[in-house]
Amino acid sequence: MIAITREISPSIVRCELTHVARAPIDVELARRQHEEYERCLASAGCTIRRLPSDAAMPDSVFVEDVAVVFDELALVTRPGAVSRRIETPAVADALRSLRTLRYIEPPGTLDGGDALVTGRRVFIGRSSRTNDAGIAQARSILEPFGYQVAGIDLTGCLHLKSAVTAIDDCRLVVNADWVAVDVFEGFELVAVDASEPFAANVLRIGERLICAEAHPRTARRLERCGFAVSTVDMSETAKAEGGVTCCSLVLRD
Ligand code: CIR
Repeated sequence: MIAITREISPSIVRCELTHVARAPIDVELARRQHEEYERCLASAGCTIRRLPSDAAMPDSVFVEDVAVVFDELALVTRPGAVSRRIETPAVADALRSLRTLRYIEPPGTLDGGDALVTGRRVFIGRSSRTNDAGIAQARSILEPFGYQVAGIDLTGCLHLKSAVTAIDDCRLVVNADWVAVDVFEGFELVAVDASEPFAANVLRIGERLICAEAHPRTARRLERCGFAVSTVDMSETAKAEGGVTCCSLVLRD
C-alpha cells in the first residue's frame, strides 16, 4: 500500500475551523506527531510518499479532503473551503501515475472527509463543505464502475467521517449524535464511548485500526471486538479539526 501524506504547513495556526474553538497549535509538536503517525502507517505496511507544503496552505496536511481514491480511479475533489482549493494540484500530480484522475467541477464541491467508502457502497455527507452538485457528480462518475452512492445528512460535525468510519466491510464505528444511523441498515454498528464524541474517526489499514490516543475508551471497545488497534497522539492536528483519517490517502499499489 501507498500512503500519501503532506507536511504540516508553517501556517497551520491559521487553519479553517468550523465546530471547534481556536486553540494554540504547537507547530513543532504537530510535526513530530505527524512523523509518528507516518511511522505508524509504515509499520502497518504502507510506503509513505510525503508531499511538501508551504505557508499559503494552512490545511494542506489534511490530504484526505482533496481526493478520494478507488481501485479504478481517483476523484480529485473541489474542496468546499475556497482557501483549500490550491491544495489539489500537488495531490493530483502524486496520484496521476497511480490512478486515472476524474475531477469534481464547479458548481460542485466535495471534501474527501465526507466520503465514506466501504466495498461498493459510497456514503457522501451533505455538509458545509460538500453540496448536492458534488454528490451528483461523484455518483455519475462512480456508478458506471458499480458503486452505489448515497448522499446523507449530518449535523454537529465537520465531515461525515467525523461521525462514522468503516472498521471492516460490514462494521462501522459511529457517533449517532452526528448522523442518523438508519441509512446504515445491514451494517453492524459499534458506538463510540459517550465521553469521546470525536472517536468515530478511525483509520483502517488492512487488519489494523489506527485511533487517536485521545479516545482510549473507544479504542478498548474496538480491541474487545477483536481488532488490532494502534494509537497515535494527534493532539495538535485535532486542534485544527482533523482526525486520523484526514492526514493520509491510503491506496493499493
Ligand atoms: C478544515 O477545516 O478544512 C481543516 N481545518 C480540517 C480538515 C479535516 N479533514 C477531515 O476531517 N477530513
